[in-house]
Amino acid sequence: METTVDAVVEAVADAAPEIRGGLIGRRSYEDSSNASGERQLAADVYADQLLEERLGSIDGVGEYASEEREDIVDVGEGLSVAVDPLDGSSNLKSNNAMGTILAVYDDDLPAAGEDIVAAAFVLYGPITSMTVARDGVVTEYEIVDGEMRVTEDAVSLPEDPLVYGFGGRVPDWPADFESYAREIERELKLRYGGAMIADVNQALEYGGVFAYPALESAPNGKLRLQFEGNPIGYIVECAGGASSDGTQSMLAVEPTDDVHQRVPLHVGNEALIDRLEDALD
Ligand code: FDP
Repeated sequence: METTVDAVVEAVADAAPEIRGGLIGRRSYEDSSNASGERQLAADVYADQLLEERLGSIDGVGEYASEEREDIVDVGEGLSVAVDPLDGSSNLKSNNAMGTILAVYDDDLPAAGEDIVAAAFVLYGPITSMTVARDGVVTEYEIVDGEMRVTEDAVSLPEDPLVYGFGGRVPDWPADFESYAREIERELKLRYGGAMIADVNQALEYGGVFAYPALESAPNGKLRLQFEGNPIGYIVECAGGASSDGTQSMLAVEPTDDVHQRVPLHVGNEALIDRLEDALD
């Protein structure tokens, strides 16, 4: 299993410069929509095809699922990989940060966060970095020509939180979340850029809280459990923080049979997530 996980993580690192390079000239929308009904950019489709090809051909990988395709692809026997090939791709138009998210599950999809054996994200910022969580440890790398160079070998959330970022329109927030947000905005600085990966990385780096909460118009929020909620919950918990769907850890959320299931997501320093759960009671 360890060898397969190594191969999957390395394949994503190796693909990252190509995904980044492939953004050029792929900023326009295709005629297609993804499984969640969102319009797809040419870059979303390109990154998904590249990752399916690379991850699907690794020995020991049994299933490939992506936010950009309707169905789970059966690619052999073994671990399941779930990816969000380009998280925050609506930032491509305005040339802001985006990411790639990876979850490796030791179970068939849709799986629970508790079945994750490794999770990672690539952040296409001024530098291409990759943050990998395995065996309770989070390591940050810079990706140079597809090679992973360690930049921090035990990432952990700073004890004193500094930043927050909350998704969704304020009038669409339920009243209990809004009261929580009003308290937090008096204590922390706003850092929100519209790509979950980049916004979560602010909380990992500076301490704080990121949420894409349940909305009045979308009680399950916007983000997807298999591709976003579970891996991000796993990474933040491995970094000493906490995750919640509003009442329990992301990793305890029971998956439905819909691989594109949505879930409210809240991650950050434990004390801030405890307060959130109290506020949403
Ligand atoms: P995007 O639609 O641009 O891919 O789940 C995807 C995501 O971005 C997250 O990265 C981001 O946090 C959220 O959606 C932003 O959504 P809205 O701006 O539509 O609220």
